Amino acid sequence: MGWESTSQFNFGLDAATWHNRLAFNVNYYISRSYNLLINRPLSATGNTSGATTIWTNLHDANIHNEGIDLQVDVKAIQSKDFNLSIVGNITHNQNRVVSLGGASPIPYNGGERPYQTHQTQVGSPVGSFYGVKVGGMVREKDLAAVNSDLAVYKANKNSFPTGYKLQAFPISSYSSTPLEAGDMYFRDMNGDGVINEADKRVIGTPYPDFTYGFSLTANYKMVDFSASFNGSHGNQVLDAQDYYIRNMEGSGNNYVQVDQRYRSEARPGNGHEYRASRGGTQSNSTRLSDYYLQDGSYFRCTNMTLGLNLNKLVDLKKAGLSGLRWYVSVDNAFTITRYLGYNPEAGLRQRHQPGAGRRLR
Ligand SMILES: [Ca+2]
Repeated sequence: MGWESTSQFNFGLDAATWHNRLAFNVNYYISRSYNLLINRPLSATGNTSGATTIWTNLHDANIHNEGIDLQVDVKAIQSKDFNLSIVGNITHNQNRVVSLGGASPIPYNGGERPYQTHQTQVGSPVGSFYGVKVGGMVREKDLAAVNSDLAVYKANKNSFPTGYKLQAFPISSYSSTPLEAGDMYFRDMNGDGVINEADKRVIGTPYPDFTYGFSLTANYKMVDFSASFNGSHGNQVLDAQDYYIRNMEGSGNNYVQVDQRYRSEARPGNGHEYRASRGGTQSNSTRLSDYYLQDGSYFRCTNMTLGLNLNKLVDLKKAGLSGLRWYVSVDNAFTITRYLGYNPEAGLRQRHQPGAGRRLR
């Protein structure tokens, strides 16, 4: 095993104006990492439990990183009684595998069932979400065509004759039972009428378009206030808890969203939540598809503090104090996000299988 190496080019600019009350800093960088140190799965499914992975260097592999950071510092108001300043930054980064040095794409399992969830492959970011795409939901009116396709498929030894035109949806090799109304079906990417490993693609990215943070501090006479915020935009999160709490298997509590599931043609739900079906048989619901990827964008208030400076109300010397301040502070005051899991920041810093939310144990 050897060292991974990185070469980097930076271009930075610092500027200030308005008597230093407005300052900003821009940093643009391009980097290339070589001789990548990776934790490579030994099994085909990339199950990372137990001794199934090995740390190794990928010789002649390289990864391109490019990004820009912008920081702004504004002292918006400066007066005897009232001061207000704002510090903010925004960061954009993109990474792309340029070469794996001739090695095959590297699969990983960042979920909780033994199926692949991520893949590192040339042309995509490291640890991209990898799986099948949902085409839609099967409805009762489709069943005659589904069964007619199935009869042809079985008669032809589990494949379709060349040139056969599907009446309904591709047949999933992942499921041991035929499609029923309320099941989701997958998109056939190579057009052979069957869903298998060949239909998997990069289906999403755990990396945001940009992340940002800002904080403001203000004081008016004795009162001071500060608040900090951060957020990310455009990334997806694999909510691995969904395997358990969005499946109606009856093994635990479920998201309130499953109330919108398909029950019958009279009660079809919202058209997105599939019927209650045990993963062991209708295992379309346990394979990684874009069904499990959620928008991981969020906006969070990390801290708010309100303080009162009591120095003028107390004889500090007499009391033996250097200062007296009363304050209340709230950490993680609120998070605005469409993500259903516990924390949209889940697993973002995992190198090989980023952006996978786990259930609490
Ligand atoms: Ca196919």
